[in-house]
Amino acid sequence: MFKDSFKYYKSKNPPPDLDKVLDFDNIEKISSRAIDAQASSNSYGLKSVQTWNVYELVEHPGNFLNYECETIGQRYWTVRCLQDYSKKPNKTNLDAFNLVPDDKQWWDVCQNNNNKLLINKLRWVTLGYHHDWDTKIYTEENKGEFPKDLGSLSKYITQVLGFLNFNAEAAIVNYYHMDSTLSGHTDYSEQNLEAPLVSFSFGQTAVFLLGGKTKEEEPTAMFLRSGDIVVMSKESRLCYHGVPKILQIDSRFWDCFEQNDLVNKEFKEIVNICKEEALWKPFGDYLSHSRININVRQVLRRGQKRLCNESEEKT
Ligand SMILES: O=C(O)CCC(=O)C(=O)O
Repeated sequence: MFKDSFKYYKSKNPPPDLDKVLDFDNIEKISSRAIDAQASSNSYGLKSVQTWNVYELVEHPGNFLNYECETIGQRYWTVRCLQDYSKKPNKTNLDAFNLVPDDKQWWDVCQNNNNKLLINKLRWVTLGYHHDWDTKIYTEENKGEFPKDLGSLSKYITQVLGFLNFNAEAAIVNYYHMDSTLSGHTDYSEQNLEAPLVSFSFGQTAVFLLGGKTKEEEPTAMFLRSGDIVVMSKESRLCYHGVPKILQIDSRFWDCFEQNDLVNKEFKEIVNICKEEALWKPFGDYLSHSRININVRQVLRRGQKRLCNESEEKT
């Protein structure tokens, strides 16, 4: 079932009919949940909590937050993902190839040479406990520092939704281009499978499939747009999901400045890039043909200080 839907939405010829894709802009189909929180304002470009639109799907409990990242926030996280998170010691798919000289940074090299080929080659970055794509096992030895700002953002969102003890300890940043897909999978490597998974979308729109615990269940297809946030918790934490299609959008959500500001003393330079159109331009150009997804997880169980390796576990 999951595979059939995936194939259907991935198809270029004939293109899929998108009428059945759940659209959080059309809330007649689903009900929204009021947020009962006196959360303080935060500095990472989110709308104020009182105006959040939070949806839950009956068949896939979890939370879907519609456009909660303001323009300035979308810009901030895009700059962080492209310019900063792509740097060493974070791990990227480019590490296996000798495409970027050791003393240079991927984003700078792309900008200096207007290198379109290299810019599309970055597909993922891992932060904190690095996801091991082969073994799917996190270890203490394969771990970097988790970015403080992304940790605070994720903690803030989960707290508002009632998950009081969430700690951001690992993240995968996925970089999609117009022909990219991410096949159906579940995320089960974390020792803590009760903690939610927080996923942020920026740039072009994705058709996202959320299915059940087996591939036999039919998934729900939904649009994820720039600024949307998905919190996979409870039943949906271990459900199959994937991205069969990226859609080219007409409006650039990250260009519609509302009255919003972002005060972040620690990352003043990033905020400055977001506000200065000339500095922001290369990042906006990237988003016009790409989608960025940040996928944040907690790895450790509550009270657990570190991961044990197998020999430690036996003693
Ligand atoms: O791109 C997305 O929205 C989902 C990414 C994802 O499922 C993952 O990184 O495990």
